[in-house]
Amino acid sequence: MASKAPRHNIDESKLTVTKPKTKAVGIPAVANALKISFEQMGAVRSVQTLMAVNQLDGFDCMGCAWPEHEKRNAAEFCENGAKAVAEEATRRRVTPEFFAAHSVADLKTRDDYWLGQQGRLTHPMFLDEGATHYVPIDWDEAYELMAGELRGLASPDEAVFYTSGRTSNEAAFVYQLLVRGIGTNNLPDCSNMCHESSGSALVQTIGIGKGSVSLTDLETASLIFVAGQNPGTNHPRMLSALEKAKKNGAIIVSINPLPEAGLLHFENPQNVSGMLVGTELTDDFLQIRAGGDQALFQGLGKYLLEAETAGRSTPGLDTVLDHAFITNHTVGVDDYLRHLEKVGWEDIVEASGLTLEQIHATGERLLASNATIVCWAMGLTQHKHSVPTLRDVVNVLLLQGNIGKPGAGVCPVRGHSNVQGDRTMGIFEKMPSTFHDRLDHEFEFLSPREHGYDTVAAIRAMRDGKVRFFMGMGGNFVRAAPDSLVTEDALANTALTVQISTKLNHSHLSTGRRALILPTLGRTEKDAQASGDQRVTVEDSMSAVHASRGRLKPASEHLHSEVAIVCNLAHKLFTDAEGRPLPNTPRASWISLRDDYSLVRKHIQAVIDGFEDFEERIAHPGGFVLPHPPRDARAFDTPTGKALFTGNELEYIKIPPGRLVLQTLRSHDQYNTTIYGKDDRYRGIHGGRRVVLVSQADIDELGFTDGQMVHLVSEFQGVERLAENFRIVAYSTPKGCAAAYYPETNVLVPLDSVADTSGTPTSKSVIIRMEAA
Ligand SMILES: Nc1nc2c(c(=O)[nH]1)N[C@H]1C(S)=C(S)[C@@H](COP(=O)(O)OP(=O)(O)OC[C@H]3O[C@@H](n4cnc5c(=O)[nH]c(N)nc54)[C@H](O)[C@@H]3O)O[C@H]1N2
Ligand SMILES: Nc1nc2c(c(=O)[nH]1)N[C@H]1C(S)=C(S)[C@@H](COP(=O)(O)OP(=O)(O)OC[C@H]3O[C@@H](n4cnc5c(=O)[nH]c(N)nc54)[C@H](O)[C@@H]3O)O[C@H]1N2
Ligand SMILES: [Mo]
Repeated sequence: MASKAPRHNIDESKLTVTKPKTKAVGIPAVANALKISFEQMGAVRSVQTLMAVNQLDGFDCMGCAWPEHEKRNAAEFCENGAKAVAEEATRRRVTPEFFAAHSVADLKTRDDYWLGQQGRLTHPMFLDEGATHYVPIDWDEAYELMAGELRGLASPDEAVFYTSGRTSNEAAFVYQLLVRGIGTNNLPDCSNMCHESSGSALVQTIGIGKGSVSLTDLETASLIFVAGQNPGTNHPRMLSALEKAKKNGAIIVSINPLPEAGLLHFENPQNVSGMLVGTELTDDFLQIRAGGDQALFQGLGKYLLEAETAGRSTPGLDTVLDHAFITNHTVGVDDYLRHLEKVGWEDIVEASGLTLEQIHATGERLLASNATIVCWAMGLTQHKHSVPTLRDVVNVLLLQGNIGKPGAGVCPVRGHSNVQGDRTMGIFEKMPSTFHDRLDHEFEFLSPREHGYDTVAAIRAMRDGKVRFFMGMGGNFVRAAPDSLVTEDALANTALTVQISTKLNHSHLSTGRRALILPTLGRTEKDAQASGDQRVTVEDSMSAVHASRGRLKPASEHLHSEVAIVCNLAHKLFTDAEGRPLPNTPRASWISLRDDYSLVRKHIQAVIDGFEDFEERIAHPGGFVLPHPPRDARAFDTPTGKALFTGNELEYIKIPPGRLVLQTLRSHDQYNTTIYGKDDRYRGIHGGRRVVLVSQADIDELGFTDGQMVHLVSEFQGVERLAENFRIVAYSTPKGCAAAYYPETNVLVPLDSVADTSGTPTSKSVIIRMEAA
């Protein structure tokens, strides 16, 4: 039960706790963003760079996947977008001299914050077997090393290719082609740990794994649920949209165990000439018990059913249920309604932790709305029963015909800025056969059809010695994945790990027997190739595809773009000495693709629906929106051609006596495993991150005191996992529900504790006990 998590150099002596804030953004946010930008980039570079964020001819902000409006403000960024940009456009550098001065063992003792603060990677680096330090390596040697390792595999399935969600469409497309050309579908991605549950539930029920609403829908909805999401920190630009919706008369219901500052009250500094205008965003705050959302939505379904029986109606209809929609566009309603009748109100109250009055009042909100949207993020996707929970969300929307009509629909709010686009491009371990057919046709080869490993399966395979080669296209696998120590040992079991990265992180330090760091261009930087400066494309959370073009001088002259790295490796692997394609490999001219990304877009257009006239349409400011059958035409690409109601057993988390259910979440000063600073201003945490938020009732009942230092011990199937030295902070959270930051607590998340169907690690429900430190 030992914890090897890096802690020697962790200094939490400055940790202080103040009262949490009840409102978000405002002047301190802008000041804070500028402070970090100036420190990292200097004043002139800061202003130049920030002015180009999300502009029509600028680069897409890598902060999140929230869409941009066609009409943009001069400064279309938020505090956290500015931090993301500063982190990439920093002037600090991690050079070969840096690696000569710091052994891997030394670097391993540093925390994520310190590593990130060192700056941008400048040279390809190599760590040989048994070596203590990384040394510089030529690009060509690096490609040869990878190709050699890949050629020597007993089976292509001994290789694993991870993707984080920042990768552009162009890079993602050539990457999946490389991987399928090698002969495997081992394409785990960050989505497996993120919105996979949304995809699983939505594909099954509405036939497409993407959200069905546009910004305009959101701004004209009459009722919006924001469930399991903290937009004030993670999608700050969403607050502006909610503010507009509110001005147009929408009611906003927030469902969260924590009273998150931005959700409750929002002051928008971009609003009117410097004046702060405050909005109480949330009408109803439902402080739900962790994992209680399925119960709530079943309760709402029941309430609508009872109202229907009582002869009431939804605005615009004669009845509560939209019978025309249900008859013409759905199947399975009887099964669902029968199921609801069996569920008892006592169970719903017990599971949700809400009162009957609260649930009824929310039911009344639904009865008063003619257009309802449900938005959600990680609070709904990272539980064991996340997929049935989301199916129950869809059920409630279907009852009133809230799919495929203006102002209504499902809105899974994506994380990484191009995570949705990467999936569209084929980054998925189990793409449908139609995709494979078209890929094979376009490139005249036979792609492998057997499903590959997702993230958790990849870790198990590495642990079990079945993998020799691991490549990470961005991201920070070892820190993002569950069960940190198991994942670290799993990676150590491989022969070669390769990380394509912009910044130093722990995945460069938890390596296979040999390791490569391949430094790459970021989104802010000019991408000059033989045919000229390149643009790339991305897809946002609402299926809009648009171009992104970096302007800054690259962090070093030795960087290769992600597209170039993939194409150079593919060229080495798939062509003979004369440059002719080897048999059974994709027919692609890799060097031309590298030199001119518009040729990559031509292939994308040929393989994937919705990309007709790709090149012309990205020249149009704001790009274009991909087809979405339920949204566009109430058409459902399911086996029956209709949307599916489902009857789902009510599940919820049963917390054993003396234990807590821990959710692992983000602070205001981090981007996933990148830590910008040690404050979580809105929650009143300053100068440190090793805190555990617990209700005062639990602190008293379990015999601890506010401010006490404890160890966290997770318990799963008889195995205990330990994270040491956390300070208890008394906080407003339902009894039994605790919270602490990711990735420090990933040591506690068991590898085998995953959501049913989607396989997503249950990062929001880890059963723990606290022990006095
Ligand atoms: N600045 C910044 N922006 C980001 C990121 C970042 O790290 N920093 N990460 C990006 C990524 S990849 C993603 S996926 C998104 C993540 O965006 P979020 O999902 O907002 O991120 P989390 O911090 O995981 O917050 C989860 C929220 O769900 C609540 N919650 C936890 N359990 C439950 C539950 O059982 N029920 C309900 N109803 N609520 C629950 C938590 O209290 C918290 O408010 O943000 C993206 N944007
Ligand atoms: N316990 C717990 N675990 C979680 C979560 C949780 O809520 N709780 N959330 C999960 C979620 S939602 C997600 S999405 C994953 C995130 O998992 P990842 O996407 O793997 O992690 P990030 O921290 O976003 O990756 C940061 C690294 O990406 C690299 N990088 C940044 N920009 C670029 C670029 O432009 N190109 C390239 N090649 N590299 C770049 C940098 O080197 C940086 O160190 O974590 C998951 N893990
Ligand atoms: Mo994510």
